[in-house]
Amino acid sequence: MKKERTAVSDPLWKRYMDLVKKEMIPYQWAVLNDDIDIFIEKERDDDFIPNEKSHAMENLRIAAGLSKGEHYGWVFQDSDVYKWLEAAAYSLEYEPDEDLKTIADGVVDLISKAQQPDGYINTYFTIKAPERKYDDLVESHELYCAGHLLEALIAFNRATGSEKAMQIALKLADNIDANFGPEEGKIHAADGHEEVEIGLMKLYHVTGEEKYLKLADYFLTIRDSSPEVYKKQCEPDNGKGFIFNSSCEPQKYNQTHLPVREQETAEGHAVRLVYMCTAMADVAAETGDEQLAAACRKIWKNITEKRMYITGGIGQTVSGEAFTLDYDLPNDTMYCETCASIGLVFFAKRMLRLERKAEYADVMERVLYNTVLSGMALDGKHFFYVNPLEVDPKKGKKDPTKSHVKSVRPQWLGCACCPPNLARLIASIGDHVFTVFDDNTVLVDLFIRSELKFETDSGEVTVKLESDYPKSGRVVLEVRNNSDEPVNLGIRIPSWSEKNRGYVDGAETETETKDGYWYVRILSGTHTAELDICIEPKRWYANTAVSEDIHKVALARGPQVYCVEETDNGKDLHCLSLKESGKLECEWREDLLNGVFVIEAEGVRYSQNPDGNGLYLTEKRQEKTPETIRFVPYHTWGNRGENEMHIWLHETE
Ligand code: FUB
Ligand code: ZN
Repeated sequence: MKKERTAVSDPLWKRYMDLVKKEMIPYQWAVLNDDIDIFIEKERDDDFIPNEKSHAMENLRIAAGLSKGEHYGWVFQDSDVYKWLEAAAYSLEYEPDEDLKTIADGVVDLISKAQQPDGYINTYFTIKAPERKYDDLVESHELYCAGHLLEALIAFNRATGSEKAMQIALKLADNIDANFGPEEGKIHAADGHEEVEIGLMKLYHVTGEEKYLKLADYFLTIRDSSPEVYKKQCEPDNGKGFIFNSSCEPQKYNQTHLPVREQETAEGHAVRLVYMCTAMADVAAETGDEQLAAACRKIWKNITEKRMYITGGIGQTVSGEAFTLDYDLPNDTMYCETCASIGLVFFAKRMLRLERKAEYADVMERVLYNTVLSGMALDGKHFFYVNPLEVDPKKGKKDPTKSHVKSVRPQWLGCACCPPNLARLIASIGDHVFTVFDDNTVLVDLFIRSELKFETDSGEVTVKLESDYPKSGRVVLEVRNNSDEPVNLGIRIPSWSEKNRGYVDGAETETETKDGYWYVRILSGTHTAELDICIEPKRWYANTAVSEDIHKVALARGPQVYCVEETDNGKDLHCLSLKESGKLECEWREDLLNGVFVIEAEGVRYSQNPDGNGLYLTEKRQEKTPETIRFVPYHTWGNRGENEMHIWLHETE
């Protein structure tokens, strides 16, 4: 893999990166240290969800022997700190900051103190059950946390050159290697929650050490036989008792129902599934394992063609935070966990390394501009765990089956996996703009204003992307090729766009595509390629197999899906209907929601039957009055107080 660096200067994404740096990182740091008085909400009504405090930093201090007390929080509470550290690392890379570096160095020091002499680290087990290390893999999340720690330390080393961070990572990975593997005497099981495989692959990419690749591959390969070990570990007569309460049987929930190479559909817990696929695609790209690659393609197809929301959200049910079945896409009970969308972005990025197909980048873009950004408020201090497509705040409060569907983003969550996950993804968005291959092919996957630099054998190449997309669809790429080798620039043409125009060095050119990319060969010197993407608002319809969306329509402008909110349209959004061929007018509103295009659409409002008129009537007593319906980008919803929201509206002639 080539060493590449992308510096982002994009109007939209730089604003978010600044928000991460100025608001999210300091805010989350205060929360992780319990230094701020906030209300931590349970992500759904469940007694067992710990929501008194975070305690994540204190757990580390206790495990390091620097403080006294009990562990508090989830068994994976450590991962909140690790994801925060990873976000801080990317942010330091983006903009040096001595104060933040000092804090982050302190966290790395603390982690090194909490790490055991043999390399093991996990505060839950160190504090609560040291004799049960790696002895409850179905739910212990030890390797899940380890994976997040590896990712954080590698990012921190990349940003600051910290040797200490790399030493902790190597010691931890070697501890895992010493404990797990096919050899006799080692544990022949994977963690119930995938993630370590991703961390190990990152370690392999930076060190080139085959053993980490082999270990990642091993964890994937033994996934379906892991329940045999889980069962032994939780046998009541093993004399140790069982800490958690999960089933140890092979199950879809944790993707142990089939060998990973035979899995064809997206099953079980959505975050686990996409983290698993991320690692599968990464391993397949390195080893050329065709079975693994084929499974990735099948699962990808199943997700994106049958189980994904128009927003890029995944996970259709709260029960097990999981996938359900094809075309089952309820809009107001769905799950669409923020972490699952983030995982889908990771999966897409690894698929792009595996094969040069723009469909992966199309989905990555859909997810990023919609359900990822909707996961946080515009102030960077409130977060959704669950990202609905339709909300009536009354129902979320009164209907116990909808307790997970919030209409206002909480300040923090009992399970806080999503907020720091958002911070690390946004802070590293530059890593997702281009995909660079060893043969000097550069795929332009996202249209984010930025500058990419990489080395060829004979010199440096810089690709400067100029755009204010998606405000406009104009994308200019200036390539300075200071090497002797030609660069093959593949510019994604979004699948939803039509009537695009392309120019090379100022001259209009055909934009023929191969697998969704328009390729321009750039010889030595400085050359430009320009793409004008037609970015008019469009109507979208779901496949009629999606019972929830039949006779309904959604609007999008470019990659951004739109929604209607009560604030703009009054109550009872279900009474609104969009005119099939009515006008759609866009207006830029600098003053609204940090600057957005608003779409005004011709529609009608059905009158409400007055109270006392009966619930069911034998005649249709509904008046239709013309109404202009106002849409705003979905990711900005819920930033103006509690209100109703819909993406899909009925359509009328
Ligand atoms: O289990 C760790 C994380 O907590 C999962 O990825 C999320 O879905 C949440 O359950
Ligand atoms: Zn989450």
